[in-house]
Amino acid sequence: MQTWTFSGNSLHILEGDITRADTRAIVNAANPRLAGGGGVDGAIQRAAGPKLLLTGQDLVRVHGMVSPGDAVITPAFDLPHDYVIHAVGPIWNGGENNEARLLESAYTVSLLLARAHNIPSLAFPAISCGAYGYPVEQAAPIALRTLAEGLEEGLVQSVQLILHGADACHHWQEQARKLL
Ligand code: AR6
Repeated sequence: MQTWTFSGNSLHILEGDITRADTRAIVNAANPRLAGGGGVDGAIQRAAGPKLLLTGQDLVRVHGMVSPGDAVITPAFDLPHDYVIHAVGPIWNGGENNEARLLESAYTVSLLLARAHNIPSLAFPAISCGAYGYPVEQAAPIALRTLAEGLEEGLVQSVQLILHGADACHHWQEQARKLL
């Protein structure tokens, strides 16, 4: 694990499974229908139990789909966290279709939701970097800068960026060393 500090608030970059993060809440890389899926969403749905999916479906029925760049919050049910924040990242479509702004927004809205719910510590996956196809070398600088800004502003006290696999983790740590 590597740690960076911004105005006394910390960013930890580590390898692991986000369902095991020792944070108050975790962020899911969700889809607009909150319909569940593979990747990190599948892992979170399995660990949280069936009530998470039902709650997401109820939210979408009442409030409509979650737009790319937006996020919503639910309880975490069987997970050891208080909340799951479901952030919808953009689907990569060449890079000229607002992807960067939408990715930044997915991180920012998640941080703002955490702040609004007095959540001090939050774990993020690499939103959009799996099934949604966002090239990691372009996603990482956006995610890192946005998280650093949120920590600088004191939206939360601690963020864990949890990467799946050693190679991914090394890549993000390397980018952070260059950028932060
Ligand atoms: N912990 C941390 N990171 C993980 C885990 C885990 N347990 N499992 C996978 N990752 P993805 P997206 C990493 O595809 O690209 C779903 O079906 C993974 O290696 O989960 O935003 C949703 O329902 C990758 O780096 O999310 C949506 O339909 C990162 O998490 C769609 O996929 C994100 O990959 C969202 O696609």
